[in-house]
Amino acid sequence: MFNSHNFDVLGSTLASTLRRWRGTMGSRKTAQPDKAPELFDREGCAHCRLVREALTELNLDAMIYPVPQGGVRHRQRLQELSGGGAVPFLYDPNTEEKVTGAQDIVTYLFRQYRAKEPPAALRESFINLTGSRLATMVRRGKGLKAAPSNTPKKPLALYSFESSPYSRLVRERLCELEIPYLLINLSKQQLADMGPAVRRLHFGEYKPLPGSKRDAFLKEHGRVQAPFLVDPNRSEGAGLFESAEILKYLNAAYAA
Ligand SMILES: N[C@@H](CCC(=O)N[C@@H](CS)C(=O)NCC(=O)O)C(=O)O
Repeated sequence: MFNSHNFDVLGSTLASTLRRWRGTMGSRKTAQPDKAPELFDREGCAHCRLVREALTELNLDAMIYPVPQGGVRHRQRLQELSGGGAVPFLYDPNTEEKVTGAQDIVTYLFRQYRAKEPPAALRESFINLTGSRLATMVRRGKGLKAAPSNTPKKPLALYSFESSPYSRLVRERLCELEIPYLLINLSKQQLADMGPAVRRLHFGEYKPLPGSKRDAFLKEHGRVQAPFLVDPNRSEGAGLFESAEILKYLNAAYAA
């Protein structure tokens, strides 16, 4: 049955296509630093998208503090750290570096964690920003504006990768509800990782790269599928698969 959720997934797939599926494949080499870099982010912001694409391509996890338009929850901390209110803004507790603006953040992340320059497709060029703005347009303003919400006691964790059409729907809602979360990138690293969870473009048993985050995820959950949400504030404990279920849960638990 084609319902509004399927329609949303279709729009989200188009958004990823407009960004030519950047934020899908991730490095096999980047080592996750001791502390997760902190990103003050707005899901629907064209500039922030480039930073999240870089995080996936570096296969780096980051603590996300959503700053939607009209949002207040993380504004004070953003102001204290950056001296302003603009997103994207990155604070890296490993180096104490503070960086404002997509171009500088992406360059910092690539130099710091891969010792190289970022690819041209992640620069804040006219063409890249146009694609990213069109992606925001097809999402019809989702993940841009704050919605009334309750504050979680502890931050959540989301397993995702930037171009994942299903995961984007969850990130949009987390942003609107100003819910802080650890973004764990399950970047694709080989051909066998490609395709939807139930219809991988690969024959035979699925084997992620040994020692990778995907490998650990498969061992823990018996499958690799994004999005996967973990809420330590939830009494039931276990994490949630399925974007529609996760959205239902977030609305029931945090929308005010
Ligand atoms: N019905 C699921 C579909 C999830 C899904 O297929 N996710 C894709 C990413 S968009 C996936 O996990 N692909 C397998 C992979 O990345 O290994 C949902 O709504 O969450």
